[in-house]
Amino acid sequence: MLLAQQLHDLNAPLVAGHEANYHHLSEQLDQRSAASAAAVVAQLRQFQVAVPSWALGTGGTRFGRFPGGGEPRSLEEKIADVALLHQLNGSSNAISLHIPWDIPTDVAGAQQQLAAAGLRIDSMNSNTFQDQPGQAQTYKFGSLASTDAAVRAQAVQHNIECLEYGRQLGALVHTVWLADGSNFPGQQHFRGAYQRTQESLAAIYGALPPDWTLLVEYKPFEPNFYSMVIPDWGTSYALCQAMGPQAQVLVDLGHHLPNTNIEQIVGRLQHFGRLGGFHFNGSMYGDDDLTTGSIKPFQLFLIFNELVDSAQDATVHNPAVAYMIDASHNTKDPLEDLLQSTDNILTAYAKSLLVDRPALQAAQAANDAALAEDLLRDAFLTDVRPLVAEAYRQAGGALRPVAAYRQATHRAGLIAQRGRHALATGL
Ligand code: PSV
Ligand code: MN
Ligand code: MN
Repeated sequence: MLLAQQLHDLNAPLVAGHEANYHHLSEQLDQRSAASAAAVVAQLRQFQVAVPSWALGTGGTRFGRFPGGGEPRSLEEKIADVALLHQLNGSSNAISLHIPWDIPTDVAGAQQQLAAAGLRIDSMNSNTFQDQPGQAQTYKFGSLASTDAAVRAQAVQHNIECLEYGRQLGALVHTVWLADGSNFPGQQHFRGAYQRTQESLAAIYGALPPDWTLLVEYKPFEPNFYSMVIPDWGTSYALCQAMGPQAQVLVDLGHHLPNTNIEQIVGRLQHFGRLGGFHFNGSMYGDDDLTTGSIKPFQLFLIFNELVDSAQDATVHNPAVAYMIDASHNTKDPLEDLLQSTDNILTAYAKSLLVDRPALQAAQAANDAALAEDLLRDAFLTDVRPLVAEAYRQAGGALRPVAAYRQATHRAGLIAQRGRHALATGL
């Protein structure tokens, strides 16, 4: 953590410039009808996006791993890293855990550390895509969809254990992402694999506490490249329908084939009231797990445009969406990457709040494509950085989180404390 005085000193040289920019933008926005600067900042301050424990270290490729030093080696150190992020941006108030990488050894200590930093546990995540030392059955040919009943039972039991760890730490969400599938034509019986997955999920759902949500994440490729058992939102949706109202679909931005219209999927799932989770990342090709918004900021804006449209529509009854960043790679300092992702997410959200929605709806009703597109562009092309900075400032954070993190030489401190070769447990 940084000292409050340190943060104050880091902000001090930027305050006058920020206030001038904020004032200028406020005046501009007051001349439009959509939303005032203060109203957007208030919405930004509400928005929280969880950090997964596995994004705090380098990784992201199945080839080399090139750690930059000072990675968190324990759950305690992972919580400390997220506490720093939240201190800098006021928008990272939750951490997602992966079992067995994050099995809590000191539950009371973890609870205390979380409370002191204003953090909570977001989602528990099971791992049935790797074999662990000493495990009785192998997941080489799948887990919840396996043809072997003993493998399925082991995978179901593992998920139930995740619920128990999560219960101890106050989590209310469990996420299932399956690597199950096949690499070769004919290898797997499609209907049989689906049926077995549905039965396994029903067993996990049966153990779900009544106030929890079970999220089902889909992915069309990798590690299986001919077929994945849960490749698309339709399959996730059908599995959730079969389980019951506590099951929801999770959309991961990187889990789509190139050019998929993800914003339409978001709108469709919200219409069904089944969008429960969202994993942010950036991608050029597939599950690249790059910084969110680094490659396709307009797509990110269009997705937020759907989310805001649904949130402002009283006829939509979608539960609160669990937002998480799911990105991790070798090139950047992971904490800088997470700060940048959060910044890009808040930027896209702020822009979507500026859309003149009544005018857009009127243009849509009149089939005026040019005007509708212009209304979106007006919002997208507005420089909202002063609004995002103001949200950070009101939360007691840094006007420019990445710059503050660098100037505080925080990574050097972590390397001194944890070691140059400290490696986070994870992918
Ligand atoms: C694998 O593709 C993956 O990246 C999924 O997106 C999960 O959410 C994540 O790993 C953690 O299990
Ligand atoms: Mn994901
Ligand atoms: Mn992924």
